[in-house]
Amino acid sequence: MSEYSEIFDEISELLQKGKAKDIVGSVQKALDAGAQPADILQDALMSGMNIVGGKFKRNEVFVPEVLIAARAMNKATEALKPHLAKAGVQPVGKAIICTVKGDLHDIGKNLVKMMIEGKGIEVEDLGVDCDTQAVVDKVKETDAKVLCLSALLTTTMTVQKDVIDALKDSGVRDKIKVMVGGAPVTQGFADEIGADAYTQDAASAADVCRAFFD
Ligand code: B1M
Repeated sequence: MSEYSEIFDEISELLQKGKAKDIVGSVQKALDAGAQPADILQDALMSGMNIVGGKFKRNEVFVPEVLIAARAMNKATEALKPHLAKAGVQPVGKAIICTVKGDLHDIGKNLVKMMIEGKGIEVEDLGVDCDTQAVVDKVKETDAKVLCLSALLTTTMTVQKDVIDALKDSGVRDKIKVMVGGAPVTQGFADEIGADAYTQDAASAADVCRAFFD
């Protein structure tokens, strides 16, 4: 058992109850006590969100409860952001990130963005439910080297393929590396749709993204 398990449990409970204001104070309390930001993220926030996800699946909680938990998660990760990112790093280049069309989940995307920024890469965030043509247009008009596509639903992961196909049709596929991720996405799926990389979590997404700039 970790020496921080009590405060981590407190954070997890606050997340599950969607207490956005209180959670920021508890995250700060954990940091002040010496807990590592990555452990707060993994063992308090993500584990709390997984409990919410399980209850959602079993119909024990519904969309409004999940939404307020998600809001608390976003507040807490914002508070953690300066501690996760390396300070004072000059940007080595630019990446684009979005959640694909039809998909409103943004917590994982925001984490991936935060971790990539922590590697000194400027990230342009196109948001959620992102129109496929708008992504292609953005690739055309910027000098971004990497495009990160997040999808959380089995019904929207296929939109990652639509984006890759649209990049090919527009003649800009070779201009950019495409990374895909999100809970239902696998390495096999990424290979099948012709993505350049797949990673399971935000930390490894940042490592792989950084390697594209070497
Ligand atoms: Co949604 N939802 N949801 N939901 N939701 C899931 C995904 C689901 C698994 C829940 C369940 O049934 N257990 C299920 C999907 C089933 C499926 O398709 N197989 C589901 C469903 C069904 C739905 C709706 C259809 C429900 C409904 O309306 N009936 C609906 C769809 C809306 C839409 O998008 N069109 C819906 C809505 C919502 C809310 C709006 C209420 C809310 C989202 C709020 C928000 O994001 N602002 C929500 C939430 C919060 C969830 C759960 C509970 C949590 C997702 C999350 O944020 N996890 C989720 C269940 C679960 O995952 N346990 C669920 C924490 C986050 C840190 O993890 O996003 O996986 P994740 O990101 C990880 C990795 O995947 C990876 O790194 C991250 C961190 O390491 N990663 C990448 C993500 N993107 C990456 C990109 C990369 C690399 C790695 O490279 C580019």
